[in-house]
Amino acid sequence: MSVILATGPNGFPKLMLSHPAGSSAEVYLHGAHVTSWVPLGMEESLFLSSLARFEKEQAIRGGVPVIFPQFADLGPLSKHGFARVMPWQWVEQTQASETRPRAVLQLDASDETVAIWPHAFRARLAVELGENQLSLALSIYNTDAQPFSFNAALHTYLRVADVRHAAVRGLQGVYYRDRTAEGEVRQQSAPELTLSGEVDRLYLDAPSVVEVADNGNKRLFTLRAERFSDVVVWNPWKEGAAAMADLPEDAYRHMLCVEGAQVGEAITLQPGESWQGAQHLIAQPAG
Ligand code: TA6
Repeated sequence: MSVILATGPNGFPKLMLSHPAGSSAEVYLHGAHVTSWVPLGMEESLFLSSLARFEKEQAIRGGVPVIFPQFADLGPLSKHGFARVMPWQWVEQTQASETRPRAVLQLDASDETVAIWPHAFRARLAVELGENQLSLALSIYNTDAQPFSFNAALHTYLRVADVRHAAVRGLQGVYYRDRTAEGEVRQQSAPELTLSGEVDRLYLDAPSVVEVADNGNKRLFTLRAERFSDVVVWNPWKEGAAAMADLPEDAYRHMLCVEGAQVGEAITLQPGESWQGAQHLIAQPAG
């Protein structure tokens, strides 16, 4: 079987996806949180903190937290909304093709979510594994009798050999809100973004394809988004990491968050409507 239910720390259930060619991925039902992706012939490609907490109501530090229905602190809910700290259900296991394992996780509105956010909804995350590709598709359905609005992101912590030698490409000329400068809007002039300190940027109306060169590991990640209009790039650097109890101080060097996001403009769904945003991660060796 290409998708197996197993348990991780604290008995947290997780799904282990394995592709016949040798790639693999793991996703926890807690938060529908992908924590591991090993493309064919490569090392682990997602960063997961060695101090990550596997506890109820806590977000796992690393992997791909599902951000819904609020991004960051841009609203009345707790940071990044509640989807990443809720128990999701495994509802479907299918082969996307002859070889590609695929699992679908689902979160429905409950008394607990309605107490936080007063809307009936269904969220689904489809996780599909290829030889060198991991595709995540987040679907939101309005099952309410009233419209609602939301933001969403797939907050991807890529694992890099050394963030100081990594580069993000594809964002030249794009305007971004600099969240390290009270959201001031700036335009990126450089063809590639290299990091030498804290970066927390929300690129608005960004191109759908962005590349991350993990030069220390001689590999290139391509992120292709569908219907996510924005791109977030984040690394807390040394001081920011020191303030996080679940991140070892020097671990910031091995992570680079780059993600498809829908933040600049909220999505509004009428009763019965749905939205789907997808992010495809592709890993390739680079000379
Ligand atoms: O832009 C990404 C961001 O909102 C950062 O500001 C940073 O705080 C990060 O997400 C992680 O948030 P978390 O709540 O997981 O610590």
